[in-house]
This record gives sequence, structure tokens and C-alpha cells, in this order.
Amino acid sequence: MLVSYNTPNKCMKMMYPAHILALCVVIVNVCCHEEHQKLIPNGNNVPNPCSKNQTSIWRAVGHFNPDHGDVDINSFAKDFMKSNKTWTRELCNLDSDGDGKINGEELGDPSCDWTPGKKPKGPATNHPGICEPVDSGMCKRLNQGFNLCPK
Ligand SMILES: [Ca+2]
Repeated sequence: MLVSYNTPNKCMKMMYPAHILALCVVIVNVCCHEEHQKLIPNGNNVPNPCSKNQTSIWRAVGHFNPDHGDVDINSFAKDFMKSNKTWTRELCNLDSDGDGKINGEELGDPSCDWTPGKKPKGPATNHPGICEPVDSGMCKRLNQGFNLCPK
């Protein structure tokens, strides 16, 4: 069946709003999480737990997808939401992903005194919402089903 793009048929006219809506959802998902990065120490510089040499960054820190704020939020995001999106001593001292390191230690704020806009004491060394090493038995159990780093 040939479809003329100059005179869209009824079906195609109905698809335009759906495409626009899908595009808006993608844009909102990407944009709104960048503002969250500024609310935690080193939020824009969290190492990718799948990267052996920690050479890549996990941009969507609260999600199980490194680049997108999709619906699968991790345990750190849940704790972050419980603390009203605020970096508090309580959130800093939690070990959200259960790997034995507190969130502050993993994000470069071991003394839990960072505030937004301030330079963190050190670099982020691990991911606060994904138990590492991801391929360990303990972390496979704790990572809520996430244990698939691309090979
Ligand atoms: Ca941890």
C-alpha cells in the first residue's frame, strides 16, 4: 500500500500526536534527572559499575539504565525520594545498595558535610544505588534483578 505524505490518511493524522507525546516523554525523562545530579555530591560523575576501569559515567544515578531516567529506579533513588531529594546526613550515612559502603563514601563525601554547589571532598568511587561488584553473588541478589552489564 502506498501512502502519500502530502495528504496524510486518517490513520497517519492520528499518529502525529502519539509521536509528539512519545518525544516529550523522552525529553522529560532525560532533562529532569540532570537537575537531580546537582543535588548529590559528584552527581554528574558517578562511575559506571559495569566499566572495569571506571572510565565511563552512569548519568542516571537513580536508575538501572546508565543514560535514561526510565521507570526502573534503584534503591538509592528510593532513599533520595524519601529524603525529599535532599542530601542529608541520614541519606549520606545509608548504604542504599547494601554493598557495605555508605552513600557518602561512594559519592566522595565520606564526612557527610557536602552541600549543593560545594566541591565534594573527593571523587565518586562507586555507585550508591547498584551493589558492586555487580557479578558477585551478593550483588546479584541485592540489585533487584539488575546484573547484566553489557559484555
Ligand atoms: Ca553502598
